[in-house]
Amino acid sequence: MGRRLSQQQRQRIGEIQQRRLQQAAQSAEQLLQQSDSPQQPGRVISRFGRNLIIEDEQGRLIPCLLRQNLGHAVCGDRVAWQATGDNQGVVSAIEPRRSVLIRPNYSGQERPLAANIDRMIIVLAPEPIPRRYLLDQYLIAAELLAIPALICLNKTDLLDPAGEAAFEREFGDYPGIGYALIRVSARREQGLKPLLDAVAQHTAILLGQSGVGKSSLASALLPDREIQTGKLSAFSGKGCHTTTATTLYHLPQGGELIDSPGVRSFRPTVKDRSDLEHGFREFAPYLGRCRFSNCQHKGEPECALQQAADQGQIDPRRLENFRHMAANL
Ligand SMILES: Nc1nc2c(ncn2[C@@H]2O[C@H](COP(=O)(O)OP(=O)(O)OP(=O)(O)O)[C@@H](O)[C@H]2O)c(=O)[nH]1
Ligand SMILES: [Mg+2]
Ligand SMILES: [Zn+2]
Repeated sequence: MGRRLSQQQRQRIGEIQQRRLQQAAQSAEQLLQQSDSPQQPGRVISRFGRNLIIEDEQGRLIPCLLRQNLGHAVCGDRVAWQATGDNQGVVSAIEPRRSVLIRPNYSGQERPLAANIDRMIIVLAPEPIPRRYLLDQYLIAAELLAIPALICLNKTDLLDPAGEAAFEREFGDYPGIGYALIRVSARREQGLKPLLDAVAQHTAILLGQSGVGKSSLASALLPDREIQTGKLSAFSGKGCHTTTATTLYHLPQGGELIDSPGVRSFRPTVKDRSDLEHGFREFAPYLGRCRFSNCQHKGEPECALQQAADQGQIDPRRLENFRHMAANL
């Protein structure tokens, strides 16, 4: 963990995984041929690679394989599945999704992470050190999916007044853009009510760097479930990658919470510069108002975004991140 994989290693892992997937898909086909059980609706509530756990309509959990040529089934997906034995089954269809969050995997290929979500909770913590760039990338994904996003600062128990002031300087502008920022401590179970309210009657996903406390928050909101949490590695100062499977939990008060593995980086699926512009919600009033209709907002004369930044209507750090991302398109 923590070490970077070489190109060759990645390719090798990719090949092995590909072979495993083919084998699993083939056995899924065989199992389906032998089964005469009817198709029934289910929900993917946990996924690790090709291993799925489906919840049926009675709330039973069934480990399932995925039928060939279905693409990727992910947490939150509504599916049709068939029993192929005692407590096992095969997923034979994926229902159309209301939304799907996509992110690049270890080798940069875009893969769905969760489906049918309607809230994003982006978790930050004093440790590991939060970065605006990563936050902005998540927020762009939320904007492009038209899903409300909430910023959640966890581990407030670690913040002294100076730390709190430093956080406020670094991230205090987000509520003004329209993103609620709530402060919680999973450890002390403080400040959780606004989080519960945000999740109630929704399907929310917890996102953020490894070690910020996503799983700890999920446990705090789900007193009856034990969720594996790890200790921050004192050696590297980074969190251990404790969560490997994305998992959906039902909250007793209603609503669903998806816990996902932490990431070091995230890249939203952005088609072009116009897409990116719409990923920054506070840019909207200024779009189309630059002197040049094809303005790239890189320092052209009479750029409306630059003027808004100069006048304090747009935070210059947001414009800077926009420029950086635009350059990487
Ligand atoms: N002081 C403090 N520590 C916390 C809090 N919440 C979580 N932690 C600790 O932070 C570490 C990481 O917590 P996790 O819940 O595993 O973090 P995660 O975001 O799920 O990490 P990944 O699964 O790797 O993405 C653990 O050692 C937790 O005990 C908190 O509110 N305060
Ligand atoms: Mg976790
Ligand atoms: Zn411009």
